[in-house]
Amino acid sequence: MALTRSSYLALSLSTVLAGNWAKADSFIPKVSGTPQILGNVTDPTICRDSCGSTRFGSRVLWTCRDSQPYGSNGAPIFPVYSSSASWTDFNSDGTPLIQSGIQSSHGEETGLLCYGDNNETPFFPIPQDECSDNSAGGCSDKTRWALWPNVPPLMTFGDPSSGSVSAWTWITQSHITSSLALLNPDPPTALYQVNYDGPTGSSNPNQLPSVVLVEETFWTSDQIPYGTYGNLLVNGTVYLYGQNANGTVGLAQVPSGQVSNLTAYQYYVNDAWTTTIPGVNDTGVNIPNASAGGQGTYYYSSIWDLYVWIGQKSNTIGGYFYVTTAPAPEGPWAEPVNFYTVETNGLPYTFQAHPGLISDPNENAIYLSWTVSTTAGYYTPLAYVEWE
Ligand SMILES: *[C@@H]1O[C@H](CO)[C@@H](O)[C@H](O)[C@H]1NC(C)=O
Ligand SMILES: *[C@@H]1O[C@H](CO)[C@@H](O)[C@H](O)[C@H]1NC(C)=O
Ligand SMILES: *[C@@H]1O[C@H](CO)[C@@H](O)[C@H](O)[C@H]1NC(C)=O
Ligand SMILES: *[C@@H]1O[C@H](CO)[C@@H](O)[C@H](O)[C@H]1NC(C)=O
Ligand SMILES: *[C@@H]1O[C@H](CO)[C@@H](O)[C@H](O)[C@H]1NC(C)=O
Ligand SMILES: CC(=O)N[C@H]1CO[C@H](CO)[C@@H](O)[C@@H]1O
Repeated sequence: MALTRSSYLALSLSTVLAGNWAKADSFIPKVSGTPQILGNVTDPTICRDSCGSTRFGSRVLWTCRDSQPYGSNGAPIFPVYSSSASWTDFNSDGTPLIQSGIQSSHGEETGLLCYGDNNETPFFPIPQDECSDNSAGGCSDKTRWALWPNVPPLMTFGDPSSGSVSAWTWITQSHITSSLALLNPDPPTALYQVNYDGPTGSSNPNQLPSVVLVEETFWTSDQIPYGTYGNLLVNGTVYLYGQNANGTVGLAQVPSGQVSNLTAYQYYVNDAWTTTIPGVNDTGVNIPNASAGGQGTYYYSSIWDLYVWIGQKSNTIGGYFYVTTAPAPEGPWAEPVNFYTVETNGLPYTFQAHPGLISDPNENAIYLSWTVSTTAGYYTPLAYVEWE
């Protein structure tokens, strides 16, 4: 049915009048003032690609993709390990602890100081049959199993008194050639569990959570890689977004206590929840406008009472941050819009939002980061954006 412009306007108006104004599917967040660049998210000893963050009690855990030590001349050296993690701290007022004069072999920096004992081994262990003898998953035939965490761990259990935490990460088992081409465009997905006893369980603040591989093939290559494109937890339900090679974004849900139980999952297909998992290329799986196609972050905003995606547009390389919102994880999502553009002298990607860096539930703002790849290595600027 074709809608005339006036009937379309009448429909939009009735949608707006029917509910909370912020719940209209046309809600477009607008930036207030000029975003501030606060510095870099930086580990003085590790050069790291593509970091995301999760709040773990009184600290934030950052997980990153390929990581390398800095050599004495400030340039990254071997070994490459396919993932790393680290902690960052808060000020006593709940804002992230931005420090100046952070000393590293590549100079002095201002930003958020990352620390933690990685020991040059992958934070997410490489499955044994995926060239795990090499810390980067590199094989003798020059191919590579690139076990890159694209989404930070999703916490489903946290005990405020002990700081003990349990969280989950889904990682596609990307098998790539030396020119970074995927041998299987829709790789299977592994499920990892991240466990932490809390700072009280360990006298060493540098100790990182432990990680176990729960299931090497949790999703097969014939299924959407749910959880590798974004996820969130609201009211005891985990929502997992997955994107296939063709750009389709699908959605699954599971009770937060049943994450490792495959039979407890439901999938959003043809506008309804079903227990039958769809095929990776099935029609009726895509959630329209649930993102602008590139990498980003999903979260629930209590201040807007809306679900939010912030990230990059597909097939773009500029510093254009997009946002879209929806009243429910399955939509309807508004058309994504560009709300902030960052200038860089390198290639920016892995656009991330960091809801875990906000301590005050009434703070109408978000922290953002992105990765810049330069000939001297990677760095991760951090920005603070206030909304109108
Ligand atoms: C962030 O890192 C880049 C690359 O190392 C550097 O040029 C820049 O000065 C750093 N920014 C701050 C605020 O330290
Ligand atoms: C969570 O559950 C409470 C109690 O049922 C409800 O009032 C609230 O709207 C729910 N929140 C969301 C985001 O669904
Ligand atoms: C799904 O589509 C992709 C192209 O986007 C194709 O390469 C792949 O073989 C298809 N997978 C299946 C199981 O049909
Ligand atoms: C797994 O989920 C199914 C479906 O919800 C449920 O019947 C079963 O009890 C769950 N298994 C466990 C071990 O909780
Ligand atoms: C890929 O997506 C396009 C629309 O964006 C669709 O026409 C095509 O059938 C899809 N291909 C597969 C293999 O699903
Ligand atoms: C930016 C974007 O992806 N817009 C899409 C929103 O959804 C409508 C309906 O599916 C598409 O036509 C737009 O291209």
